Amino acid sequence: MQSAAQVDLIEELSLAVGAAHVLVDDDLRAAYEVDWTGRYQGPCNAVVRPNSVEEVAAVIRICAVYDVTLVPQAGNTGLVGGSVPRPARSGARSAIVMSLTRLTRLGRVDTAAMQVTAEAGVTLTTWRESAHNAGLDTPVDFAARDTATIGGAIATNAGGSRVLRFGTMRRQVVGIEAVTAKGAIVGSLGGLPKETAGLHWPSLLAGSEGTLAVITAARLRLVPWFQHTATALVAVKSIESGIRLLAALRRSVTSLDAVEVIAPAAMRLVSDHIGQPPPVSSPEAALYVMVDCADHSDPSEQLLDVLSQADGIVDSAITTDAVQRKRLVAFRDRITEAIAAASTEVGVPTFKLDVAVPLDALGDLIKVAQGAADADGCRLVPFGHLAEGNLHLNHIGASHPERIADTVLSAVASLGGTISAEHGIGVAKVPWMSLIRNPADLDAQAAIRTALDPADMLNPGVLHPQGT
Ligand code: 2HG
Ligand code: ZN
Repeated sequence: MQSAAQVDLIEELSLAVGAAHVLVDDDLRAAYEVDWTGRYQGPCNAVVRPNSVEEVAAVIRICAVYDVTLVPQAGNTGLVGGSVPRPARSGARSAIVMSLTRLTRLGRVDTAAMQVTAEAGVTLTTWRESAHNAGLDTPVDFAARDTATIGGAIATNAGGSRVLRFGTMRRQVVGIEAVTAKGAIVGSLGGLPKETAGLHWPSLLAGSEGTLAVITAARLRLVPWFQHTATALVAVKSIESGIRLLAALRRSVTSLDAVEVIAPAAMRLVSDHIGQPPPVSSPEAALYVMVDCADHSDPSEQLLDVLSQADGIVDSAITTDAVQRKRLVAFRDRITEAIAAASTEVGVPTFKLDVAVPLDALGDLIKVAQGAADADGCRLVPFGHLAEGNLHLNHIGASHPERIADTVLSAVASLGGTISAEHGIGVAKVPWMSLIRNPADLDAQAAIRTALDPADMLNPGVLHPQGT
């Protein structure tokens, strides 16, 4: 479309952020219009790349005048279609993608407060490096760390492997700066540990997936940097033994940092992908559990104590050596990459479900998920975060994803779980929100959204059905 309004819109956006940062050519927009998995995509008029909170506010005001919608995006590592435009629909407003990747400023680490201020486009790896340079560490970590950003991690309330010790991203945000649909800059980056002065913007915006405001910067909590890590990979003969191991670790190991789970199907896939045999294996293995313990001194004794007394372990490996740890951790960190390679091979984007159930329901969930995958004829690759009962159910070559989702998500809800543990709702899970939230709850959430964004400009279709 090159209507007069479109020409004026592009001109105003160019005046706001500089013409070089308004991408209109098809080939320049392409990478911003499709998600990482290739499952979600849609067109935009332009990609706008502001360089400051003031420029973000200016872009939002322009979008409001021209009645175009705005999709905030940074690392574009999301897995639920929330950071790319919606598919074209007749009569739908056109979209602008606002890329926050130029907002990469990082403040000085305050070692006494254990805090740092980071702009939305700072990656998790850069955040971590800045913490390490000050002798501290970051409380959140996950495999997409090199590309995923602070803004996206807050917007989706991301989790990762250290949730067991430090909580999800929401808990790390001690101050926030964001721009509402009216172009108002709200929040504060003061990071005061105690303040009771009305609504708490970090709580409101963490998990809001770009629908209430565009996050531009945050004041983030840091944690001690434990330089000694012991990692164990343990094959257990039943889910129940895995859960008993988790309980024993929680009870006795004060340095417990992560307890992850890898199903045999995921272990086979990643091992083929990286071209290395599994470091532990047994025909009896029902699950693999990966445990990290991190402390100021070698924590392996505590870990070994628990492992030696646990029942149901059929094989295990433990190391504190950095090189060997890296090799072990690759069997967990590179599963997503192995899945992506397998989906390229079958030529269909993987269908991903990120769910969590109470631990005693994990066995039932795995049975239901396997049944649904078998009925579809696809390959199920489960792995995730054992401590939170959080499984990533990846379906390679799925023919009827909606049917799988209906079966699995209904089971998850009736087992007392959630349809999204850490990836968010995006557009992927919207049809199933009513499984876990009653109509009054959904109405109240929609009312908050309407109050802040009456024109439904910010990320429409995400979290709630489009046009409501
Ligand atoms: C992880 O835990 C991420 O590695 C990605 O949440 C999960 O690829 C996935 O399904
Ligand atoms: Zn995960």
